[in-house]
Amino acid sequence: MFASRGCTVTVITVLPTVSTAESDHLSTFFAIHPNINRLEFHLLPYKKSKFTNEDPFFIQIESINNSVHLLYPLLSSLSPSLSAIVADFPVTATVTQLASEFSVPVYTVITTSARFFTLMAHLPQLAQDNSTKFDKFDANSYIEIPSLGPMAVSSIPPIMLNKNHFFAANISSNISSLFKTKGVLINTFNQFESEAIEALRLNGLTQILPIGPFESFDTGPTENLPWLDEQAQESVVFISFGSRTALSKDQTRELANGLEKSNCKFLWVLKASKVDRDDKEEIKDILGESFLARTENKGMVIKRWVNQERILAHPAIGGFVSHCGWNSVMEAARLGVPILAWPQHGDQCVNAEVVEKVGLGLWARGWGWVGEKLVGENEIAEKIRELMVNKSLRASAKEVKEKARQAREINGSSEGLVQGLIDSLKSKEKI
Ligand SMILES: *[C@@H]1O[C@H](CO)[C@@H](O)[C@H](O)[C@H]1NC(C)=O
Ligand SMILES: *[C@@H]1O[C@H](CO)[C@@H](O)[C@H](O)[C@H]1NC(C)=O
Ligand SMILES: *[C@@H]1O[C@H](CO)[C@@H](O)[C@H](O)[C@H]1NC(C)=O
Ligand SMILES: CC(=O)N[C@H]1CO[C@H](CO)[C@@H](O)[C@@H]1O
Ligand SMILES: CC(=O)N[C@H]1CO[C@H](CO)[C@@H](O)[C@@H]1O
Repeated sequence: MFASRGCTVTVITVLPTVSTAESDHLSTFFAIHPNINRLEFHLLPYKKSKFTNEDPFFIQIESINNSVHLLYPLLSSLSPSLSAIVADFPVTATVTQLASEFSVPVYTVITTSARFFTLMAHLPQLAQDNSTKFDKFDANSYIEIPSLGPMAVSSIPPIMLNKNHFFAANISSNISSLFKTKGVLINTFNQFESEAIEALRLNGLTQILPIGPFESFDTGPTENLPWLDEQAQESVVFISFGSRTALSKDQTRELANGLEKSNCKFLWVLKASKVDRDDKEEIKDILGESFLARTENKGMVIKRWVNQERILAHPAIGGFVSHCGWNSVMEAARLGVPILAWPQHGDQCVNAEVVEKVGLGLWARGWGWVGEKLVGENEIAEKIRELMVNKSLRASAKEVKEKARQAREINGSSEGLVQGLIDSLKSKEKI
């Protein structure tokens, strides 16, 4: 977004990467955008710690934080010199320390919903509040978020309610670093999350800048899916649970049977393990030859990283079964594709609340977190049918698309903020 508006942009990419999808994606990105500089940043070797069994993506965050000081010589020799640094939230605390040595402003980028971010911002107070038993919330209870109202405890990721979990502890300790930043860039837009954006502004952390939905960039080759091209308009349901987690074998089987029973056409991106490098199983071994034979004309299963945006933009796609990772939600919003929400972990239940509230999708709340219980094939078939035939849902998803388009127009709520930000950086340069 910055580069296409005339800014000189350097992207710091860390090595080693965690997933193949990540390294492939970066290579494609820089090949398409020769005007964007790539600064390769080699992390210090990771020291084995008590967290070695943790999620490989969390470990990567730790590694980056432990290596940030090494960026100093790399950044101080950049030409032209820096006007601002944009840092992902989990590295903001350390990057802010580094940036103070250059007197360069830091902006944090938040890639979750504004609603979930209000919860994160409220966490330190929640932990402080000795009247509530932080670790022993009843799943049917609610917590009150100032200026936002009640939030169901069942929607809050359990690790955040465990004061001793390193993630909750670190969020709490790192929220305060946002006071030292110049602003928070969020991938959302006013008309989508007006209440939560307002709540964040009242909270007074720092400048809140909802500049979404983030623009896509051309990721190279289009998805070559001749089968999809042959399908009727809005007749195919797309199923993908993102690049972070995989369904259990049992749940995969129920989903396969549910899809078959739904009688809907489907395009399913299958994932059998957390990190794609470990994913060696073949589709036929996971789903069985007979399932593939029976559904040969009804659906298509692929097992690789796909260009999700390209698929969601395809005229044949009429619904999206999604874990509600926030990037997926924003892509669906921008393209007006109705969602059936089935959250897996982290911010995704709170994101599903947003999706439901704004009329972008349905949420089978009773299914809980993926993996919490086995959801049967009949329930799945029923919900998928509902997603695909509900006309009022389809219409309200289209309204969301129109609002997203307006936000991104010149002088729209998001575009206006981006332009204002660039102007303010330019005016500082002149001084
Ligand atoms: C809660 O307890 C902690 C430690 O016992 C104390 O430091 C803190 O001030 C208490 N918070 C409030 C709001 O009373
Ligand atoms: C259809 O979608 C709307 C939201 O647009 C929702 O309120 C309604 O409950 C849905 N109908 C069914 C049968 O799911
Ligand atoms: C955007 O706003 C500016 C300042 O109000 C105005 O001069 C300009 O004409 C507007 N542009 C469009 C396309 O509306
Ligand atoms: C998860 C996270 O962001 N943790 C960081 C919080 O901030 C401290 C420094 O203040 C870092 O050391 C943590 O890694
Ligand atoms: C303040 C705090 O609890 N920070 C923790 C962040 O996470 C690291 C490990 O990843 C812990 O060592 C810190 O104590």
